[in-house]
Amino acid sequence: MTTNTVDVVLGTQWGDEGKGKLSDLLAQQSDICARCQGGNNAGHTIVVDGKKYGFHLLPSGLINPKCIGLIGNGVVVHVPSLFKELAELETKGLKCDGRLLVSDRAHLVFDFHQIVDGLKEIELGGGSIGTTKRGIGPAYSSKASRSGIRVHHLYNWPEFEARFRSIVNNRHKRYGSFEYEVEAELERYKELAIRLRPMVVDSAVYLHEALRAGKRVLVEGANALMLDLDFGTYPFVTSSNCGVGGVCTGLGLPPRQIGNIIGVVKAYTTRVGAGPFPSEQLNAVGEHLQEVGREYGVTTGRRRRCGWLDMVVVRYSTMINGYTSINLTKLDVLDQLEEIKIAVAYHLNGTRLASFPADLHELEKVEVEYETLPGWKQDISACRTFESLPENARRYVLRIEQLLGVHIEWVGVGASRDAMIHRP
Ligand code: 2SA
Ligand code: GDP
Ligand code: MG
Repeated sequence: MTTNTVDVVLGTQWGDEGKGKLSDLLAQQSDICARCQGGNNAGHTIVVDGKKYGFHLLPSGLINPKCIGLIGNGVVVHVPSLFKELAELETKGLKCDGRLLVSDRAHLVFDFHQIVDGLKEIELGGGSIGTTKRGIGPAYSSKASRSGIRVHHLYNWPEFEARFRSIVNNRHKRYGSFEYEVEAELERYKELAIRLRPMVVDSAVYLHEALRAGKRVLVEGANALMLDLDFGTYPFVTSSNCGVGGVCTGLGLPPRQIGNIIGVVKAYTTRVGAGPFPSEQLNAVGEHLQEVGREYGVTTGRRRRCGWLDMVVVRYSTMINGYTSINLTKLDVLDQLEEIKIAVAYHLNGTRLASFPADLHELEKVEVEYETLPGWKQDISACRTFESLPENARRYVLRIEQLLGVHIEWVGVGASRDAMIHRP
């Protein structure tokens, strides 16, 4: 039996590459847009006709009024935030009634997970991760330690209540006393369960049936490969697999059902939170990128750290995720620079490293080799064809393509949906 494949949008760096913008664009031709990992730690900003939308837990494809949003089993769901986000979208005129589905196997994030997230960060002191404090790590910890609570548990109240009381007690044992109204929370969840009920599905069955019926499915990645629990800069990572593996486990899809894998690469690098960042520019260049690129966290409002494009990172990310094409974003942010650097290699003790090191102590000591290209010193925000870009901008794009060996199919030149160059 023939069945459709899914297209996937993934972050290639440390997040905030502009995945939301591409997902929204591609979802104009999609029947379903699915999330497979992460939770409301994600932040995707999308600008359409001057209107700005902020997505955290919900799939960005919902902007297309015909598109179904699907939250897969690999996502961790804070139900109050889900309803808050739906309400916020509604105030912007976006009705999602009947268009959002949530996997019965998805794990729940509770307020106590968020409290514990904060306590854990305090405990780590100077070595804290810089999490979004949305309870993501603690919820995935509950999942991995098999004490987690899934969506379907909401519909077997005695079991839900027993598991809930037990897990809260456990967290008190581990983190001491913290304020948490268990009875009130249970009451709140009784109501939330009723509101959520119409959205609950077996998402894997739903997805496979949809694919067999010829529906077009887009998977929107959250976070990015360098924040991946296995392949990122551990322990300065998030607690899910943000790489292509997370698409299979987080939606119940066999690898052969994955079609195009589009890697989103920001034309420079940013990182929010702690952890190593070899091409970071703690100088006027970093400040320029931060200001011109308006690099602030969408979820927490934190300033993002900025630096040059790091091709060691993007090449490593390409090796793991196997991108079939690339969306280079925010090229316009480089408009005013005299010259632009690209990190092309890391050296340690005089030796060129073959790949991205696992050991953060090594990573801290690497010397970064840069290539310098001339800037274009021109506003490119109105360009809509590759040919209309200034010669030096084209050179920059083509050099990245050459270093990567993957076709750059889209180039972003502004925040709005239409500010995109398509290069099929
Ligand atoms: P967490 O909360 O446990 O997932 O944090 C662990 C690390 O993962 C990073 N992380 C992110 N990095 C970039 N963007 C994210 N989403 C928001 C945005 C972030 C924000 O789009 O701007 O608003 O601050 C995101 N989510 C998690 C996090 O910084 C930690 O380094
Ligand atoms: P995501 O987490 O990968 O979806 O990215 P975010 O939404 O967190 O951050 C990307 C930011 O850059 C958002 O504010 C977007 O509106 C904006 N953006 C996306 N693409 C472009 C682009 O090509 N140029 C400019 N100037 N801004 C862009
Ligand atoms: Mg983001």
